[in-house]
Amino acid sequence: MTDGDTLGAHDILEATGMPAPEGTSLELRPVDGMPTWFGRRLARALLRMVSMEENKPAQLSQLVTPTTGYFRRDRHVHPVVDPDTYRLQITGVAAPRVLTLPELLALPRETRVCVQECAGNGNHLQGSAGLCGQAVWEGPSFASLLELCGGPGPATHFANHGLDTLGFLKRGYHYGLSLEELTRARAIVAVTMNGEPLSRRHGFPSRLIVPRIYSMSHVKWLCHIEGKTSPHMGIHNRLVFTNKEHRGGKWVRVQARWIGLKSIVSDCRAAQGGGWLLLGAAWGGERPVAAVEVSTDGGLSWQRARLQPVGEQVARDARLASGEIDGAWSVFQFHWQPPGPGTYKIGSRAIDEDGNVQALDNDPNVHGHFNQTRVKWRMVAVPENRLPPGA
Ligand SMILES: Nc1nc2c(c(=O)[nH]1)N[C@H]1C(S)=C(S)[C@@H](COP(=O)(O)O)O[C@H]1N2
Ligand SMILES: [Mo]
Repeated sequence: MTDGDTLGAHDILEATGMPAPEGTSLELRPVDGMPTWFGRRLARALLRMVSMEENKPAQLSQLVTPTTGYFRRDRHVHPVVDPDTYRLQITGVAAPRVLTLPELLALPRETRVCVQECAGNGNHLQGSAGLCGQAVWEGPSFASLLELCGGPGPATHFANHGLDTLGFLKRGYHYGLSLEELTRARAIVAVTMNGEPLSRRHGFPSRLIVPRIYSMSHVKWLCHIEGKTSPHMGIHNRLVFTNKEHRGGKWVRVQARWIGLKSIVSDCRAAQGGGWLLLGAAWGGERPVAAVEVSTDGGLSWQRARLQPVGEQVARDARLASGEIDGAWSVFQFHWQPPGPGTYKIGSRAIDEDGNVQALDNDPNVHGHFNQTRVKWRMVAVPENRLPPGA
């Protein structure tokens, strides 16, 4: 979206600017993860030191997540990139190229509105599941960059390298995907986030955005797109972001990839006229999310929430093509009238267009921390009865 006739990120943000509901909100305490108040505070402080900061829960029920407070996850120190000396190298393709920053910024851009989620989001330490967000990204598509290089040539896979180094090892972050995956996901090399140039912490001046694939592949401070003739088997592909799956009688290592079907209740706010509003988001899976159900009794009963598909709204209001909103989340609201004060166990489950339902438990045939799709339970203490007057 570069020409003056189409709308840009600012229009999308305006179009989707659903005002955050106001009023008292109740704390939603994760059932997974650290059990005590102190444990949760300590875990957050320690994880921050290893460069992991979660989104504020209330931001997860908004259509677009603001850049301030957007989650981050790094394995190395943020590099300071000099825009004058920055180069993006593309090798292993038909006609390798090196682009300067002005050259990269001059290329036609496409828009992507999609969930970005850490593959380990919601695992045992991250019971709070805030390592995700949804922003508006713009930049040249991966496909258009390949075209610029005369096509992929012999390359069937790509290792994407970042400029962040790990101390004396001096090897930047790198993650590989196949050409087929990058094409199917409609990857872009983003140069803006929510209408602004990328911030240093989110990858200035460019990063990969791969809608629907977990964000370990969204390489920040991108400096080298390396075409290869076989899968990239760097440490992050081979070991770090892998689970073990029981297949054909054997446990095999599998790499984190496509985001599974999931949802989260992220906010509980006083509703006008009594009761509470449970707010959240649903995303992932191979098919679009068709419905979300909410339970306020630990899974004994489920009720439909009101779903607002972000994709549809953004596409209509900002006139985006459907391919530009693939992988966007839907937000939901559920009006809850608790029978009285007390502690409740609440959760949500997403249902896709084929009727697949988000599972209550982990698949016993999968071991590991990644792609945690099971229902995320929250405990909430309701202080007083907020029944409407006269009820
Ligand atoms: N260069 C580089 N890119 C990276 C990482 C990194 O450590 N270095 N971390 C990855 C991981 S694991 C995640 S979850 C996302 C987080 O993106 P964010 O920090 O912008 O939210 O960036 C990915 N890209
Ligand atoms: Mo991650």
